[in-house]
Amino acid sequence: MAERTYIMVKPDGVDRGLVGEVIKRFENKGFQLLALELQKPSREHLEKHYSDLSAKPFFAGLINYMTSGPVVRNLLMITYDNAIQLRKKQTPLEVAMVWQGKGVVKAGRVLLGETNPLASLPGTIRGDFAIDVGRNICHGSDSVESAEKEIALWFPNGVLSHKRVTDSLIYE
Ligand code: IDP
Ligand code: MG
Repeated sequence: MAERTYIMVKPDGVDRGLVGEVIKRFENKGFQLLALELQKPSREHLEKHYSDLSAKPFFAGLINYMTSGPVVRNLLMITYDNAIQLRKKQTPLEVAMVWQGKGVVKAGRVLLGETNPLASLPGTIRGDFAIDVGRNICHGSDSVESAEKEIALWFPNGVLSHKRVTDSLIYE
């Protein structure tokens, strides 16, 4: 199977309107978008996603960051006397994506930049748009193996696979 990676725009990146910037850079490079979804992950889901980091001192802060988000009003029900009940809830919004292409795991990390945005060069996503490590706006898988694990976690119903017409213009 062709190499795939899991790329995610974190809640700060979604709120700041940087989803298009992230997509643009992967598209410009020539990688192929296989899946894209705006998700509202639970705290448990994010703890699973970052389970490798659960012993780190910043883990609690990381999960708080990843579960931060706008206050969303959910219409719950219309009761018998027509009173409308609203539930206000802080809801994290993550944009989950799968990208495919030759060397996409490593190249994706290059497009993202260093974990610490201050150490990231201009031209990278974190280098161009972020400052603090705990607000670094995007995620990218660090190996082919973790990519496949993360894709299964965020897209449990699977991901389409299709051959692009443009592949012959991008690959020799
Ligand atoms: P990565 O996102 O570049 O792969 P990881 O080491 O996997 O970096 O860490 C996951 C996320 O945890 C980072 O993107 C960042 O948001 C956060 N993080 C990593 N190290 C620190 C730290 O030292 N302090 C606060 N947050 C951190
Ligand atoms: Mg990582």
